[in-house]
Amino acid sequence: MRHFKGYFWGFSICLLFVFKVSAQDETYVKDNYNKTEYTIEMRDGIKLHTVVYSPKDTSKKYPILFQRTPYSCSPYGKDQYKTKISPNKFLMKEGNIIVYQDVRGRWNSEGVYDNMRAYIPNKKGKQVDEASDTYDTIEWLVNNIKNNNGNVGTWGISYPGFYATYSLLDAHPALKAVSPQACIGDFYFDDFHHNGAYLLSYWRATALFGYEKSKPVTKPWFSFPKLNTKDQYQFFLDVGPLSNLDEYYKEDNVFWQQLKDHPNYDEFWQSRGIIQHLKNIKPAVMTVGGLFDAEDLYGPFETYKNIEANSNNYNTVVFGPWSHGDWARTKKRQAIGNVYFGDDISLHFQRDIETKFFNHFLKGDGDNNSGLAEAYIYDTGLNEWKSYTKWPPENTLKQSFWLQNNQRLNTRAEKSYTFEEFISDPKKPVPYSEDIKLVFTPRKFMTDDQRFSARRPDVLVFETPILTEDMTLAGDILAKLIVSTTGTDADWIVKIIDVYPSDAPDFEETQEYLKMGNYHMMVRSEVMRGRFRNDFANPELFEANKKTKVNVKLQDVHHTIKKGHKLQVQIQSTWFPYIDLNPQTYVDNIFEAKESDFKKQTHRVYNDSSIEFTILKN
Ligand code: PG9
Repeated sequence: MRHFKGYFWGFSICLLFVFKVSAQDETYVKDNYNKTEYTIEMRDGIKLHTVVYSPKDTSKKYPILFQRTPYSCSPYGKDQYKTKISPNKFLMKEGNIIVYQDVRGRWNSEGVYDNMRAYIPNKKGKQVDEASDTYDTIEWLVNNIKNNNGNVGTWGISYPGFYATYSLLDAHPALKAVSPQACIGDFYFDDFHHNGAYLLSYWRATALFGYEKSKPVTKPWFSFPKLNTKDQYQFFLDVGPLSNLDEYYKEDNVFWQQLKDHPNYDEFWQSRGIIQHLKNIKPAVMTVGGLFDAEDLYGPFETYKNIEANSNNYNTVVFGPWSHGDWARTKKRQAIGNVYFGDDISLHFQRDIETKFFNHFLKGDGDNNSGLAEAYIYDTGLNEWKSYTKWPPENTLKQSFWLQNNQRLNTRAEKSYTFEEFISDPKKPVPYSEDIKLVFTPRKFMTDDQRFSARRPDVLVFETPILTEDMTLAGDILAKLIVSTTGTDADWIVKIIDVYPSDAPDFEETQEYLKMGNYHMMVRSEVMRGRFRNDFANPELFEANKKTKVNVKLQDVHHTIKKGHKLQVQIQSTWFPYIDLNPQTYVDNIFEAKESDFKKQTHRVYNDSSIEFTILKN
């Protein structure tokens, strides 16, 4: 347990740094808010721990800003105050009633936790889900909390973002504004899996949600595995088959068992995905995401797009040059790993976008004229914000680039090129990062220099000539691969890279040790576990040596490859330990693969493979 405490408080401190507070803010909450703790009874009798911070100034009425979380409402105890509350310090200092709630089955709330609890349409009687818990809580708050103005907003980042999205379903009439941020949409495409591949880099995070508790608690009841190394690549390579990890998670880690029992996109995962329910949404929504968010990209993009397609409500989206949760931080210089994007980007978002959104719908006239763009998206190549009337923008076209011999990317297919081939060896997988460190969840690699992998014989590299004019990628990317393997299963990883010119300027963050000239910046990357190429629910073998079509959908980007730069594509079949190893000989469940199943195979990528980009028209 000793080891665990370090990890848990480390994780909590990370969350605190999300809201780094200056000294004078240290007591701002305690000086200006009263804190009261309640246990609110749900329709099935279960009581949820709910903390209310109300402004001490009772001369006016305030909206309620409400967050539901699996990560605890701590600190617990009436005299223990958070040092920062609300989505940002502007909304904190303006005065709002701020409410936090431990979701059912977590921390100081009663009940049984269910990871990404499935939504139940048309609930009857005492049937409950996160939508009914949210509805029952809002009903109680607006009728029992003094000085509220009858308007409620919800917000949350990541898992709390999922609960914010959930509040839109069977929404309470007092709910007027919702901001799901880096919101999990589906654990089969966010966080723990990407397109069927299991994210081994998330393995330690399984402990967060794996252990059940028998009663409300205010101290952690779960533990993280202690690894005696910082070298995650070597640790997992030495571990070998995933079944060898069972020794760290005994039978009582429910989530680890669920991951192992459900390798395919079966009813277990499908029922828990929230995107499918985003229809006829009424409250105003502002979905927020980070263009380099390694944890939840699918969720925010799909949340905005599906509400846009199936509802007539006020629906907006903001994507900035952020990794997971950066927009809630107060760092002046916004950089991710080695790449700097600009100053005061999060401050601008918090002050001029997020605060404006909530005030318009909770304190203002609440019409659709908020003055905010429908799509406010940062161009991570030009380092500028752009406003669009929707996302992806109207004025785009699809432009394909074919993979050609001599490592060329070409806007037309040439018959001269037949295929490139490489040996994919599970014993020597391609690292996803050069860093030797133990990550809780991956982050920095999303903008890392990709020259280290380009030099491996098992990574195919294709690039354009130096661009003679800017090319703005604005939307999704679809890799249409024609491949073959000597084996019967394979993963396909596609990476989109912006190759800087030799005179690219250095950044103060890294100029001591890194020259940005010729930097190969990762812009987007994605994996497709080949067995799921036709259907995530029904895996299929590859027929050895047979040309096979594998499409890899990469999440949206908004990035100008500037004149003087080059566009590069890398293709590989291992990405370790970001994802687990594919045995490359078909087994029903890779979580049960044996050492002998893992075999090196020869893979080919054929010349009629292409990458289709969404390009902004000039
Ligand atoms: N989506 C993030 C996460 C979920 C589960 C485990 C680890 C991370 C998040 O909620 O931050």
